[in-house]
Amino acid sequence: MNCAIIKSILPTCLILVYHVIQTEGHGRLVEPPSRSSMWRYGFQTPVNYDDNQLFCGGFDVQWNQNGGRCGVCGDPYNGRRYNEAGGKYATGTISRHYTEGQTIPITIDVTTNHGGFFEFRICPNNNPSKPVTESCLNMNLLRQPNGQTKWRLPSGTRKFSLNLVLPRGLTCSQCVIQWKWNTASNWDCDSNNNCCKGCGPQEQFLGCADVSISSSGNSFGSNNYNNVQSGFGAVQIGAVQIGAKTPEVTGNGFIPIGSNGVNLGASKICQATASWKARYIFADQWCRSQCAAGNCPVQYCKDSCRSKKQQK
Ligand SMILES: [Cu+2]
Repeated sequence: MNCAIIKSILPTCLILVYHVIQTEGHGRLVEPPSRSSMWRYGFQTPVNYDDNQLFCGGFDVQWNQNGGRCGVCGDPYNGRRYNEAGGKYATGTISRHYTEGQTIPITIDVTTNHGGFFEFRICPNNNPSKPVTESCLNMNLLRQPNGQTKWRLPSGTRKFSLNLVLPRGLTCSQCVIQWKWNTASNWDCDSNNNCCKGCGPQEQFLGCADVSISSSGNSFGSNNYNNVQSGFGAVQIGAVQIGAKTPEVTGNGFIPIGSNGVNLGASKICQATASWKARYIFADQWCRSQCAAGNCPVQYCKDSCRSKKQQK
């Protein structure tokens, strides 16, 4: 081999060795591919070799400097938010397209197993240039098919898969799915004085993926309720139909929240219908978040925010 070839290969080898050592740390959201991991799956997005280390800057930064706070996508709370809108990895590229109510596969690549549990949240953000908020994510804690929100991590260092059920009625041109891994590497005590390995402050890993969710039927609000009936079983849809305008459906079939022809302003008292509430534990929160985003789908939410607006 001549020197030129060795010279050209050597830096690559050093980089590879460096990253093999680095990948001892932790875990990444790969299905749907997170903003920082999309490049591994053929997307033309910026490369982040540290996509398994979105851990709030590490335990010391998160708990000793920032009081436990973290950027919603795993960046240090007191640092640059590379994984949030405006940051270099948040390109707004949608990595997966789903249908409302769908059971979706999730995969986490665990490179060092610290135990603990995963949680997942989703926010109908509908604007890739707007940072997703923690409060929006907290309104939509996702459930597994068995109804549980926490997924306990078994032992092993590999890819782990689970399923999550998307909320019925939640559609978006851009939703953010947030993965949060609350590890159990430290023995500590929580505020109730329960002490255990995993109690109290722990290292956390996060990841955000951009996805879209289209309606399962033809459209919301029209006289075609097949989508709702198939989703809800015996819901009496006619009872809550109050003559809202037919929503606009964009060319790709999505119904962007806020574009259903009803401008709801900033009112936050949109309540869920009884039948929706009976089937979805977070129905009221969901309707409030929808309402705050300017959307109040008549099949799922009462007309309180619409009538409030009209009374003005
Ligand atoms: Cu660690």
